[in-house]
Amino acid sequence: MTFESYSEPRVKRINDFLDSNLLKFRGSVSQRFAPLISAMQYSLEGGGKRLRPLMVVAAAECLGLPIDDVLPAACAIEYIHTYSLVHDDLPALDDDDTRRGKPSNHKKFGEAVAILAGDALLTEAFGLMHQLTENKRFNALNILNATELLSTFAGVRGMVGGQLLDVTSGNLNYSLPEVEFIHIHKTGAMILASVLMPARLIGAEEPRIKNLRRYGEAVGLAFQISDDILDSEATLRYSRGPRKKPKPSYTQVMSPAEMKQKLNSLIDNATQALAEEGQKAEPLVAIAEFIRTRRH
Ligand code: GRG
Repeated sequence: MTFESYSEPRVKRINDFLDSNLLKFRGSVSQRFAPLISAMQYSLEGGGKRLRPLMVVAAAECLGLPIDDVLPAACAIEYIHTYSLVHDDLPALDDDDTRRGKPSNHKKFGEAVAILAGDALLTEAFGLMHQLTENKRFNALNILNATELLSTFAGVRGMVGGQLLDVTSGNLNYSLPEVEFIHIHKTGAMILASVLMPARLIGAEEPRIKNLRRYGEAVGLAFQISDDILDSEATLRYSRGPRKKPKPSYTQVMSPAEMKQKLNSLIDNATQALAEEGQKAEPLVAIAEFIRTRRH
């Protein structure tokens, strides 16, 4: 199985779900809110790789769940990811004029609307989670537990906490443990949440999810290292524009060769974690291999 053959049809289903959901949503609210929905749509449909929803889907397949059952949760995670990018680009945070090769949300819609579009994406993510109640496969308590997983990993103990440390770290003399702590929270948490989401939805206990957890922790950190490698090679900077503010990054604590070595060892660790899951885990392994070699 290649990453491309696995991801292409599934990303299409994720995109179809996102599109039809937003269309329904637009139709259900007053026309006066249309500018807000356009700003949400601009970033939601702005060319993201859909890696996190793809991980939700792949983890569901690993647990024997049909893809369609987890799409609302997969897309809730993409909503939160999208809000984080919209807010991260704001002048008060990263102050990025472009994202994915296009004007960032606030450059296109203005700061006030971009802040609100991010707020709306975060809030409506929990509305998407509620859609899971229409599925008789999931009981209400498990859906609530999955929602708690999302709020924990997106909030103070996860992405937002990591982002706080990222923006307030103040100097560039970071230690490796500090950079790692920031990355595990800022980036790794939402990736781990994606991998654990289907397990939480079916109420799987810790022994059944320990391999998935080990995989999710390793790929979460690996993803950020691969981001830092691409950043240092200026590949990503090209589509984001020049960085205005310095950021804690592996590039400050490791040489390029050490970063690549660390990336390889994390990906090896992630794939080994799934060895006993057999064929069902092939999609997750393909995603890990994509992270090892990605160029975007
Ligand atoms: C503003 C609360 C708040 C949080 C922001 C994750 C984050 C925290 C900011 C994003 C900054 C950033 C570029 C982090 C590096 C890792 C990362 C999340 C990259 C972007 O993820 P991709 O490559 O994005 O999956 P696409 O464009 O494919 O959706």
